[in-house]
Parts: sequence; C-alpha cells; structure tokens
Amino acid sequence: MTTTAPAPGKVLHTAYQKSVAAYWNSNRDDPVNLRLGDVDGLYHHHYGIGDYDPSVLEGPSDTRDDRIIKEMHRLETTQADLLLDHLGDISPGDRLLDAGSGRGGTSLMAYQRFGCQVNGVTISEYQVEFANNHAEQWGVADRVKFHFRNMLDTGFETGSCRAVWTNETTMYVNLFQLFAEFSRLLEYGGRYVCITGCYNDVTGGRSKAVSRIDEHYICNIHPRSEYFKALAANNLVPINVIDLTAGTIPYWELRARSSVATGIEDPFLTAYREGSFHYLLIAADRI
Ligand code: GPP
Ligand code: MG
Repeated sequence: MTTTAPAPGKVLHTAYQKSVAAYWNSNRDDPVNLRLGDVDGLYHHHYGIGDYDPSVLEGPSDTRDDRIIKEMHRLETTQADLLLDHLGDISPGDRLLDAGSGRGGTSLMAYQRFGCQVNGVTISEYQVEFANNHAEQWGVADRVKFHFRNMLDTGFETGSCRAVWTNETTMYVNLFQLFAEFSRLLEYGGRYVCITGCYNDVTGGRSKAVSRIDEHYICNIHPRSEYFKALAANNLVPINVIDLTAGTIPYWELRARSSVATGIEDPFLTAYREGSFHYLLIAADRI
C-alpha cells in the first residue's frame, strides 16, 4: 500500500490525544487483558458477547479462576468474530484497516480468516510494539502490520481499503473527522464496521454510570444519534445495525465475579440495565 507515514512527532495533534496515548502506553500490567490473551495468544481490548457457561463457576475451586478467564476470553473472541462476519466478501488481495488496533487481537483474527493484508493503527507506541512482536511470533508479520499513526489522519492511500473497522475505539475521537478519513480510505462499495458503546438519546443526556465509564478510560462516549449523523455526512450508508446490549450483559456479570475485575463492571451493568447506554454493531457501505 502506498502510504505517507506521518513523522513520529506529528502523530498526536492535541493535548487530549497525548493524554490518551499516555494512558494506553502506561497500561501494561492489566491482567484483565493479559491473562485472557495468554489463553491462546489473541490479546483483545474489547468486551465479550454471548451467554457464559454457568458450569465455569462450579467445580473444583483451585481451577475456578482459570475456567472463568478462559470463558471471558471465549466471549471476547466471539465478539471479534461477529465483527468480522460483517465485513462482507473479503479476498486475499484486499486490504483492511483496524483503526485503534490495541494489542492486535482482532487484526490477527482477520488475517486468519481472510488471508489478506491487515494494517492496524494506534497512538500507543507500546501497543504498536506489542502487536508487531506478536505478529512476528505468529509468523505473519509480512501481512499484518501495526503502525504508530492517528486514525484521524492515517496517511494511507485514498481508496486503498476494502474494509475498515473500529472495535470500541470511536469514543476517543470526533466522529465527523473519523468517518471523513474512513470515507477517504474506503473504495466505492467498501464496508465500515463499528462496535461501540453509545449513550441513549431517548433517556436524555449522559447518565452518571456513563460518565463513570468515560472517566475510567479517559474517553467521551457519544450519543447514538451522532453515529448516524456522522455516517450520513460522509457517504457511509448503514446496512446493518445490531443492538448487542442484551448479549454483552452476561460477559459483565461473569467479569464482576472474576479475579480480574477492575471496578468498572458495576457502571457498565447499571448503564446497560437502566437503558442509558447501548452496545451496538453498525455496518455501513461507502457510496
Ligand atoms: C477497551 O477495552 C475499552 C475502551 C476503549 C473503553 C470504552 C468502551 C466502551 C464500549 C465504552 P479494554 O479491554 O482495554 O478494557 P478493560 O481493560 O477494562 O478490559
Ligand atoms: Mg479487556
């Protein structure tokens, strides 16, 4: 792919972006992600969907924690699989972009499934290094590459991507700017898939529980309406919208009972149950 890689000093444009990068660069001792990733080498930075197997909470107590970790990891991998299901027909010659690629789990799964070139971008240099080391260990570094770049300004060639996704990263940026960049990157008929948490316009404003989630991750959760306004403004036409809220609640219930709970479980459960917050998948085509 022809690219104009921004100089390292030009990746972070604002004080806010610098603070987000600093947060993710310092987030290195996070068993809630590392212990799950150690299960099979797929390191995720997103949540899970689907019912958990209640038998993981029973049985011998000395192996209970391992069973819960494996089950949470299975639910997170199921979430990434669902995202990939919505990318449409992808050929080995296509190029994909993982915007806000974290430690690289979804990108590696995309490569396993489609065998095509996958580029991931993140503003955390620690995550870039972690994910590239991992791609190297998997022997796929020639096809799956992670870059220290800003998803608002990737430097990749116009029209070069068959599909772009964001897996829980859009709450860090202005959606109009983000979707303008995706619209530029996607070929005509290309697909954008987003999984995100967004607040409910209908219940009115940002609830206390949603504010606690923002504070925890230094993000700004958008209202649901903002996604559709910003897609429409950028020639991105929704083909599928799936409310995953009910599907993600079991993950949070299991996580709350695990040894790797971080304290953010209650705000997520409260926000989802009171209806002030949704977990959505949105797939849209570039016209
Ligand atoms: C990343 O997951 C989570 C976010 C970027 C926060 C916002 C997401 C919403 C849906 C609101 P993670 O795996 O790094 O989080 P944790 O460490 O808590 O598992
Ligand atoms: Mg996590």
